[in-house]
Amino acid sequence: MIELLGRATSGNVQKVIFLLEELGLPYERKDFGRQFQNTTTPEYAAMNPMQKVPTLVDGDVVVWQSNTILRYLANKTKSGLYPADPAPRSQVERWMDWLLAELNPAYLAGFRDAKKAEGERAPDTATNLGNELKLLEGALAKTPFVASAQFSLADVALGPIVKRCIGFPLGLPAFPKTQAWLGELQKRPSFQKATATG
Ligand SMILES: N[C@@H](CCC(=O)N[C@@H](CS)C(=O)NCC(=O)O)C(=O)O
Repeated sequence: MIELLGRATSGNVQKVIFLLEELGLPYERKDFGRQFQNTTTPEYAAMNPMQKVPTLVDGDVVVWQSNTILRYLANKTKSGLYPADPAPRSQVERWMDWLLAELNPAYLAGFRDAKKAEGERAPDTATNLGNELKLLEGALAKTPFVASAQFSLADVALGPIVKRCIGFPLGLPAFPKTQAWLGELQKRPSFQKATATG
């Protein structure tokens, strides 16, 4: 059976739970990371040299990097969530790449600053995060899901992280299209399960 190693409070683990649940694949999740203090062992480092979560173990196959895990699972199951045709596939991939390269640094700064008092926050945290989320809002003004009219791997990758971003008490502008999209995701039991820990 597939094993997912990673605490359920990690946004990157939540993406993978979201997909495993969507695909209906049997899996067992084991708590690794942060308070569990078990990613620094030689055994874990041999599987995932970053010593971070998530790691997916599928028999002899070990996969790390959350977006790579998503693509692995979608390819393995030939899921339509990751279109085979190059043009629609590129639309999905660009948002997955945008998440890692563009949104993630702003998200991590927001995550840190959301726990601080207002006067202790970096002045550009909310601006940077707001600017990134504006791009997503623009896309969602054109199509109901991130990459197209169809729910895809891009929604799976972005959903848990964007849900957190929107909830940060940083005085971000309103993003009505993004809120509506999150409302649609929230109807899915898979998303509810993935993000149950917040
Ligand atoms: N780019 C990596 C990032 C992995 C990452 O930073 N994971 C965080 C949790 S979201 C982590 O392992 N933090 C330390 C820990 O939980 O022990 C991925 O997408 O998998």
